[in-house]
Amino acid sequence: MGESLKIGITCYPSLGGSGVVATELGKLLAEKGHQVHFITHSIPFRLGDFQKNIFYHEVEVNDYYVFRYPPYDLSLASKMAQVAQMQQLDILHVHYAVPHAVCAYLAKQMIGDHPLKVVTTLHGTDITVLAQDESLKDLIRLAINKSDAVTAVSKDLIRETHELLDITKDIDLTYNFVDKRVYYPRETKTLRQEFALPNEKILMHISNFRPVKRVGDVVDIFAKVQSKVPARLLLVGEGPDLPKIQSKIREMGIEDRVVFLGKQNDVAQVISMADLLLLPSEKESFGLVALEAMACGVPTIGSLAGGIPELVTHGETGFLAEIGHTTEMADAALKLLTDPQLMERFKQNCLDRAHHVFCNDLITAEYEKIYYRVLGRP
Ligand code: GMT
Repeated sequence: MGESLKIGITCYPSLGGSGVVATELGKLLAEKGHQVHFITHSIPFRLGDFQKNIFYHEVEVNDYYVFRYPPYDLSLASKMAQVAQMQQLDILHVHYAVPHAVCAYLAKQMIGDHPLKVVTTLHGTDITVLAQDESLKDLIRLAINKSDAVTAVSKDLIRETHELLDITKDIDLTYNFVDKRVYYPRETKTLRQEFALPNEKILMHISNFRPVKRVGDVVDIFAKVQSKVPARLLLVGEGPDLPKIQSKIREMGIEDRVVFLGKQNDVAQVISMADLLLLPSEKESFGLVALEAMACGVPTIGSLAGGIPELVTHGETGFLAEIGHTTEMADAALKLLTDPQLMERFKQNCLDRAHHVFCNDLITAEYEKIYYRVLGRP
């Protein structure tokens, strides 16, 4: 390993995949001897127990009566500058262009001569949604162009960023990863009995129930599957589409087949219960949950959206179909569920691919390489 660095990390501490990736990366960097400073509005939910080399700096927002909206972004930029100077940070690694990379740029201006380098990781929504908004496009372009390095979580997201923002800057590919000490097939015999009979298959969907996840398609796929094979659907997570999905399930008369588990922290344990994961998203820059499933030996049935095909190898670790093609997805699910040998082969492929291609050691080393490169310390 090269010399140890002082790294600031800013992410959305309570939001899905990007927060998980940022937090897990920070923990792994700290384990490798780097000093990691989280600069966020609350403690990242995956931070866990006290760990040497990890520090947390809370961003407090000034709520003066003259402000109609409390200026979180300005408080964050000030805090970044303060921590960078006080701790002599080498790197500020921000997850999401808006507002985090913009704040990092501002912080860099504030601290003048201090040689801070900014690395920005794009996770998807900042590009696939925000960059479509003309009023934000120039701001996102500025944030990207002013970063010392930019990474994105799939080739598809890199392509889309270049296309939508018309920028020429090189973007490094840094896939999502899983910690193989946490994500492996867990023993679930007893737990499974709580949700399904021994002859029943378990299909699972985990998300934040945003429209982009197409949870309605999950229900349609499941309905077709369970008409041929005894099965249960376990839905994990909460979000805006949840009430609509509950009604749909009631209207289809399959409520006795579906269990809502709400938000769950121990994803590896929960996911290990499943025979298949369903991920039929409209957009998905990578699909961390499919990787978490893969690492637990669970194949994915999903859509050919965004970066999903870079993660799930069609015909080896799952099956993919065009967005909205639920019949094709249900047929693919049935093919796997009714062929134990094929399922076993897919499970093995999943474990191999997750633990060799997307493992924590590899991806952490890629991020470190980028840090040393921007610091001119190869
Ligand atoms: O999927 C979400 O709605 C959450 C979102 C986020 O911002 O945390 O996830 C995005 O980043 C993850 C980590 O890089 C990716 O694995 C997800 O695919 C990506 N979500 C979308 O592109 C919709």
